[in-house]
Amino acid sequence: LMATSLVLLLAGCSGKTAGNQQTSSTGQPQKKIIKVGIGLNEKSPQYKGLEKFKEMVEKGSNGRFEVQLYANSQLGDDVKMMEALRMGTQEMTCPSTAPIAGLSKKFMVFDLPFLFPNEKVADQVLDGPVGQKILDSLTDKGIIGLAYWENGFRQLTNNKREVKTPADLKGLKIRTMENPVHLATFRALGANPTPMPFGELFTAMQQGTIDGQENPLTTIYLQKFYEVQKYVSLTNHFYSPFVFMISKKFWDGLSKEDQELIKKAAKEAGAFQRQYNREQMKQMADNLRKAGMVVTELTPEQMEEFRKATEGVYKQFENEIGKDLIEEVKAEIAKYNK
Ligand code: TK8
Repeated sequence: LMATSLVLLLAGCSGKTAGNQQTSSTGQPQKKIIKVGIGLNEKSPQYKGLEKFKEMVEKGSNGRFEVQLYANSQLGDDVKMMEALRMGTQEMTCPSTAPIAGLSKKFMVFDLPFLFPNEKVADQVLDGPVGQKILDSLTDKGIIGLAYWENGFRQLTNNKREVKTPADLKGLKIRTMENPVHLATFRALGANPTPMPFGELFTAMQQGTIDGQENPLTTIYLQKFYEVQKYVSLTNHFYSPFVFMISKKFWDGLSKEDQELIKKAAKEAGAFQRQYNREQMKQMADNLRKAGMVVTELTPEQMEEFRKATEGVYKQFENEIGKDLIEEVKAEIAKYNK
């Protein structure tokens, strides 16, 4: 008897959790919940973009969808959240391309050092056919890549000394994202890179288990990294796109109209987010100086030293990324870089 009721109980439970859309006791269809998780905090331009997305989807669906936003790695780090999307236990997230490399190596092309000359060219390449092709490589991993947003050009911070050349980086323990291209780049620069999820980064800097890290200025300021880091060098060594993505399990259960609504909102909120990010970025070097950091601009010669030191990384990843894909992206960049 006990066994039977347990079976019934379990059957009852799974029946409830299997479908995202449920019917309430009044017969009205209940809202479909979209949980979106990110690592950054609520002040980040990324979160502002998500608020825009939430508004567009909730209004556009007349309230049939409820978009719930979770900042500060509340739902886990980027790798864990992507896993949850694949399982269908979380609907959306928006990681940098770097941690996506574990699912699709094609994304590593965007992690190559000193690839994009500026944001405008990045937009054109990412929003063009090669960007789409790379997004599509996620589909058979159980994820739909909807749109590229912007994390931005990454800058180097540390707590030991001012960095003007790769020689200054020698032996510094630098946290990177979990990505082989990023690790290789920092090894080529003479640093001692350690991959780590974003959620553990602040404490690691505070406790001195690492000397430095690299992220766009908005993150360095808005996550208060200036409290635990003294020096920032404007190296622009990687441009990090964000990829706004949705669980394929969830996506496949939506009507064509709802898919269109979500896709459109993801792109439009992305356009807003890029714009807002760039606006914010303008004040950030000043903000960081006021917060007590030493902000170091590099001369063209010093920049060239960084570029030269990391040149070999392209060759090193030719096979893994695909020589053709690297050439294709480079050709696209050349086309728009006029
Ligand atoms: C937050 C990350 C972060 C990224 C990193 O989830 O890990 O350093 O730059 O913004 O996506």
